[in-house]
Amino acid sequence: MSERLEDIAIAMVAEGRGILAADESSGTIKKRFDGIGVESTEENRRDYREMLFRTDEAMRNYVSGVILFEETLGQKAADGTPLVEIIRAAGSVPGIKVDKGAQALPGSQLEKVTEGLDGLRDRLAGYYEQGARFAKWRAVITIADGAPTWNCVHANAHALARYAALCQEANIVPIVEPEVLMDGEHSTHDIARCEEVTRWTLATQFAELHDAGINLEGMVLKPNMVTAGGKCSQQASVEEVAERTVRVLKDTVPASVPGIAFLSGGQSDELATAHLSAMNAMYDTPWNLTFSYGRALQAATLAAWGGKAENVAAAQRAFAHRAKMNGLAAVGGWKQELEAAA
Ligand code: 5MM
Repeated sequence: MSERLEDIAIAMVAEGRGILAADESSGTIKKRFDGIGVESTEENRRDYREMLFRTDEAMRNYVSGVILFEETLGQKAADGTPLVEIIRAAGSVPGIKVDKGAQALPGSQLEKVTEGLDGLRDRLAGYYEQGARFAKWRAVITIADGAPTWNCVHANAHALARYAALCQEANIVPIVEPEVLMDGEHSTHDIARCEEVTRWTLATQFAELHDAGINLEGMVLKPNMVTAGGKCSQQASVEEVAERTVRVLKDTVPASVPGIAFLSGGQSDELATAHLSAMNAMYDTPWNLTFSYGRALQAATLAAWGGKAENVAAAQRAFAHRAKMNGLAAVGGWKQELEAAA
């Protein structure tokens, strides 16, 4: 495959395909495994992820790239094949999460700033050697009374832009992920508030990317969809989510960005698929709109697996199904009946 940033970015958002976010850090994967009663050992994490990457039907047809945690990038399958090789052999691009997590924003009780810039240039060189061709950095923006603050929006956008510049210097495509969280506690977090904050976050983000001299054709944006907060009593229709999300993106994201790969952010599997499909079915956009889901791609698979070797085939079927549904959504072709049929 070509090593040009622009070509890698296009491959990551190729029509009908999207990105598997399998980069849960140690704490997050432990939480996921706790939920199915599996101990989070290095071997179990390897077995689980190997099972995903060996789901040929999903990987070859619907998964354009996989975001890995550092441990996984260096891991070998049970038969000794590097996991990165398995991903590549399926025609998918291996990538790496490079941030060091969202930490308390100094001076704030609530807001976070993502850290990890110190030493990143050297780390990126190492990840490239190990086969990563794209990277991911996630910032989180919390909606609450008096939040987000400009300090939080700006500090995170600036860090993301510095990260993106370091990636491009290392010939690695940056996924820029400024996530406006949907799980705020506040009743004021309705869909209009989410639209306003997402607009502010993305406008700030692209100003910072511009200032940092980012080649927009060699990056991928990973935003939240515009939804009501999870605890808001008034949830929006699928059409309204699609309309508001596309409107904000059209107002803030330059057409030179090749693709936008959404996070699922705590939406149910089916809703995340329905929203993506509606956007693609209802609107013409200058960028490809696809998925970069973690939970919404993996929840059913994790539950079907339960850490048992005898469940691997069923878990792979669950993953192949979810990947197919989202592949269809990426071209606006998902239908509710397809879920029941499966
Ligand atoms: C897979 O989860 C990713 C890593 O999370 P932590 O750093 O908290 O362990 C996460 O960044 C993920 O890529 C995005 O949140 C999108 O995942 P969802 O589940 O929201 O689609």
